[in-house]
Amino acid sequence: MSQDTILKPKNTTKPKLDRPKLYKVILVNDDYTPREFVVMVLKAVFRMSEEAGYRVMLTAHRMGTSVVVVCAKDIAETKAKEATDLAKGAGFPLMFTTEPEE
Ligand code: TYC
Repeated sequence: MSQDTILKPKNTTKPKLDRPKLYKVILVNDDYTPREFVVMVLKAVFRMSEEAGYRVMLTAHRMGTSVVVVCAKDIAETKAKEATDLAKGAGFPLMFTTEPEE
């Protein structure tokens, strides 16, 4: 390369892309689904340990709702539906909902 080459300054400012919004999967309490069944669903669908599942179940039981996981929108919606359908198939009204994280 010749010494006389004129180098164009590189533009290093990258356009900032917004991060995709994260969604919470929320476990909703009810009066009919057995505690053990709730823990089983949390373990099966959300790959939680017995201890983590029990804690999340107990929080929903006491407070009305509990956050299960925070993840991408499509994953949150798929998991919430899978878990709700699993309970419905067993005859329980257990519900999982999703909402955007603040
Ligand atoms: N409240 C239920 C019971 O007493 C147990 C339960 C806990 C159900 C959490 C739903 O999200 C729930 N059998």
